[in-house]
Amino acid sequence: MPKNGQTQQFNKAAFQAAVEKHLTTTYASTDETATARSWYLAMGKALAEISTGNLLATEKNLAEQKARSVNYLSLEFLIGRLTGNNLISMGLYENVAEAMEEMGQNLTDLLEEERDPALGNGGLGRLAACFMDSLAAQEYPAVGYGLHYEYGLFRQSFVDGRQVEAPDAWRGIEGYPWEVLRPELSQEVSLYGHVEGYTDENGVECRRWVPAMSVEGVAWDLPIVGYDNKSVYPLRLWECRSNAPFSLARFNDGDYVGAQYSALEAGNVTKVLYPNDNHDQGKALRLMQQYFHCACSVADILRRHEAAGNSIESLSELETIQLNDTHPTIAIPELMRILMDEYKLGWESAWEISSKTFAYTNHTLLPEALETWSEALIQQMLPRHMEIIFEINHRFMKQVEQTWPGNNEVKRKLSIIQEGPQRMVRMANLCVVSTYAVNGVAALHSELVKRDLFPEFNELFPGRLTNVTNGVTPRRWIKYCNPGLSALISEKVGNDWPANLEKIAGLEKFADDAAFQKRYMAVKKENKQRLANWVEENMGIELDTDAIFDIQIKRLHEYKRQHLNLLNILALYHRLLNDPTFDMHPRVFFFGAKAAPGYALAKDIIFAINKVAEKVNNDPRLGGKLKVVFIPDYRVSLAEILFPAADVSEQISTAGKEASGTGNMKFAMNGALTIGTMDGANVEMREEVGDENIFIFGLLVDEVQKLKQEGYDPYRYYHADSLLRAAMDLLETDEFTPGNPGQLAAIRHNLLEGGDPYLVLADFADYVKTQEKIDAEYRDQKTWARKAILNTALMSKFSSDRSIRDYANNIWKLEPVSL
Ligand code: F58
Repeated sequence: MPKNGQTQQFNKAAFQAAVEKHLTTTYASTDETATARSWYLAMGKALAEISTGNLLATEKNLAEQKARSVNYLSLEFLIGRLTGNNLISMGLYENVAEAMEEMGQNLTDLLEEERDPALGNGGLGRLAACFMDSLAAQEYPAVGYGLHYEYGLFRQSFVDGRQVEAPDAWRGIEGYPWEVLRPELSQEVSLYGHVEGYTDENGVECRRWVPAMSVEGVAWDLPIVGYDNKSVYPLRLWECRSNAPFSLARFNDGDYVGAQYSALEAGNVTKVLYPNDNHDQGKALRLMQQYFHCACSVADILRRHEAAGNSIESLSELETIQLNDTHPTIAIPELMRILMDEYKLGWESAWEISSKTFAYTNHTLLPEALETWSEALIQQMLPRHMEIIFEINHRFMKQVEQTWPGNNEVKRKLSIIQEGPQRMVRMANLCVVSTYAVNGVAALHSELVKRDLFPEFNELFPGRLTNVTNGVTPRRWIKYCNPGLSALISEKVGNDWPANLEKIAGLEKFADDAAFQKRYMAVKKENKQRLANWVEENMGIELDTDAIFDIQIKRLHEYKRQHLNLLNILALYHRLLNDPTFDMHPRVFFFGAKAAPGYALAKDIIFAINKVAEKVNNDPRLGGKLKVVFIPDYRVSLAEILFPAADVSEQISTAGKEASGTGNMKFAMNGALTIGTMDGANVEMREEVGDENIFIFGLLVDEVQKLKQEGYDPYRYYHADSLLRAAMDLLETDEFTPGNPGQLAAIRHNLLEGGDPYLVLADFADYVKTQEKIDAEYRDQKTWARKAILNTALMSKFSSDRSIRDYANNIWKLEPVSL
């Protein structure tokens, strides 16, 4: 149990009284009428009383100390359930379990009542959540700024194998017990209108925005509780409300309420999270979300700065703003606008402050995910910002001209404005020009950012482009989700590893210890049983925990290649039925993935996997050797059951496409062996665990690029490999869709006629071979146990505490401040 955390403040009787009070006064329940849900809510409220007190104390302390802080701006924070995690951070898990037991309630059951706040899509949003946890654990002063979506990522179900989406009202009708409304922090956000010039009282020519409408931003704080310390940092989520009545004077002054936004209801702005992963849609409402988020957040940062008695000139000394991808980029012209139009600073002074305040993280090289916004749209919604972006670009183009005189091609390439029939603003270019640091999220990815995405920027701004390898929080992703393993680790290396993951290396010396191997594998078996129970209860599929549990859980995307995994399953199916000499260790292939609702091929892949699952799970000819389980509605709380239960972790993206991956790290920490390409953080994981303890296959980045340049022909592989052909051709039959041949043919078509953009066929043979190697090695349980233990032992680099220290030391220049 944490020593110096928030434990000492715990008074059991007072806590129980608080729970009772909330049960009766907040949720109008009596002991007789209370449901598990009302008990969970009342308990959550009682706990939030403690965390809110510490949140206010932390805020006050940081203001008094004039501490330098980071402001993490992200459109997504995929935090997952807070109650269990916060109990661990507060050091109150056992105390509260006991207190609730005395009230006749089982804590584990109550924790199941919480619905996941799914305020993010996938990796990027989950990273933001891990980072907040690590900032608080290490007491680096921080505020997370996000949006208070009414609906989080859609809920997924399957109807006849096809994905069906439903809205995710994550707060329920009662509201979320951990959130606290901060009405005093409300902000007014302007939109539309025009820009006018005027002469101020000193005779200086100025510009100002005359907006046509405004909305109100209301702040909700969620507590990010520091593990084993007293600090609590806010995750501040803005909700948009309409602030009626609109200024009538403006309405009378011409047609300000254009057809484009007259129908707009302010309540729409934060209604729903856009469900795209690695794909940019360019919708006006999305731009409005982004600006609303930035306007509220920048105003709040300036409010805090001033309230602590600091001058605007010292902004970049006390505050840094990290942009989580380009989604909050509009914060840059917003700060410039405020500095110039409201604080009356000149361009140079404003630029000096702004460009030393912002830093930017790039999470993708995929061209379709690089954000651009139509100039016309920005011009209409944010006319003053567009003017400022033009000015930034104008000055930048002069700099380019100095470095590459007369070179129009390089100007066209680097310009923030992309020319064409519809001029577009390239948000990534705006970020690189306007920030003091740009980082990729894994060593390989950051090299590719420099080499392929921004080579000229790297020349122009030496040292600006850097790397910070991602990480994940060991509190949620080992201690909380894998109590069996955690107890074993603590026994061997002491119990301070969750805050000091380097300590976990102490396990290395037990990798060959037969007794330890046995206990380690027994924990794995229990975790597999926990997952098998979930599957049996929720899906009615019975599983054998002696089988290899092989898991691929991540968003559904062609570049992540769930269909490569499927092709191997089809190959196994084919061999089990047609090759009498073929044998395999029983294996269960698990999938968990949501497809963006508009992404047809991704949805087809889900359908295909579900149809194959239906068949193989019920085919007696397979002798139970092959099972396929597609877990519906994959989310953080299910991830907490899946990661600890894995034997094999699937990280099989086309080399160069997955910026980092973070699930890969969670699996390895929990003792799964990776089958993966030389992509993202897999490369660094291999460096840490050694080549013998990871299964690497497939083309390297440069081989992928070369093959594409030479003209890749998927048919070449199809014709040359009879197993591949057998697997592919199964997709055209009615083997898995009886009576309806061709229902799965879209995938085959995409791979052959569609040119196989992610080189699935090129990597197939090596993937199959590597899976065979895994099959053989799993049969030697001692060797397998050794490798699994070494994976746990050698993962300390991938704690998000280390990532945050890298940011703090190399980019933000932050010092911890304890409460
Ligand atoms: C992910 N990006 C990367 N984007 O794909 C993954 O490799 C990396 O580990 C992770 O970021 C953290 O660095 C990602 O999840 C999104 O979901 C965006 C959401 C908004 C629209 C564009 C994609």
